[in-house]
Amino acid sequence: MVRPDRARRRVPVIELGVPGAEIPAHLRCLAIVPALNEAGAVGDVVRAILAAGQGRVDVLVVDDGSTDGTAAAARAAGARVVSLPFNVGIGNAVQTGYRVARAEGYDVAMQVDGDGQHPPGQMGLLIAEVAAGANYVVGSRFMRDAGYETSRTRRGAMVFLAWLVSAAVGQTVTDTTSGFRAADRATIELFAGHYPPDYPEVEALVLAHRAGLRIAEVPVLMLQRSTGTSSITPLRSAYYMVKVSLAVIVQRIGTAPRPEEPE
Ligand SMILES: Nc1nc2c(ncn2[C@@H]2O[C@H](COP(=O)(O)OP(=O)(O)OP(=O)(O)O)[C@@H](O)[C@H]2O)c(=O)[nH]1
Ligand SMILES: [Mg+2]
Repeated sequence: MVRPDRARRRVPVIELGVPGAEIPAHLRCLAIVPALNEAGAVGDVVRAILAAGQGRVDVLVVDDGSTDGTAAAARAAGARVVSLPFNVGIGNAVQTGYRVARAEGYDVAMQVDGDGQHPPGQMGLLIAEVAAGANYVVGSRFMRDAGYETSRTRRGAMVFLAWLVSAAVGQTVTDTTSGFRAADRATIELFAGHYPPDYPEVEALVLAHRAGLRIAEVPVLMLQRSTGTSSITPLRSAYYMVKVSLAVIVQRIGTAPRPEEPE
């Protein structure tokens, strides 16, 4: 059952550390933070990642044509910022991060949204799965009842996508639209070369599976966006469902991608 008091509260992201979720000392990690007009949240997100990262996580904010001071807020908080000259879309922005991770030899690339929905204190939970042998780890808000509230329509769409992707990859995936993820070196290589340009989260799972990578999910607490504006409007949601469903089906029957040689 949904508990609005838990889902809607505005909790500073910095406070949500998870005891025991240490970042393994032998791994160099890059947190990729896609951000479009997130000046109200991105500074807190960057500070929380750096605090939770125990000096082992660098932060790269990919600012994608924001007009609200996102880049300055991220830089002031201690992030490295790539400012793209115009909006290239979330998939291309995230792929930019994977290319940096590949070029600079990071062991793990985390994806953390810039709107504060993913308390970074939980990064260690995902990175621990990578350290245990998973290639691509998704933080799922639905594996446990963490009180995440969303509209009935959106939840229905998420359940349908979970069913579709689970069938496509041959294992249960509960949160296919989560943007809180960790990728190992093999996945970094793959995504640096191939990554869906828009609405990428769902397709990326099938892409990883088709490339023979091991996917895992771990339960996480996810918050509601507390400032800024969602990129998911009702019209875009309809387009999203059609586009993503077709992409999953086409990918399932198409040729599997292989990681590119490093440039
Ligand atoms: N670089 C880049 N980031 C984007 C773009 N669109 C969205 N984002 C960022 O990607 C993250 C996820 O986007 P959201 O709009 O929050 O999508 P969502 O989390 O599925 O939707 P909500 O639950 O309503 O927040 C946020 O940090 C956005 O700022 C884009 O075109 N380029
Ligand atoms: Mg969001």
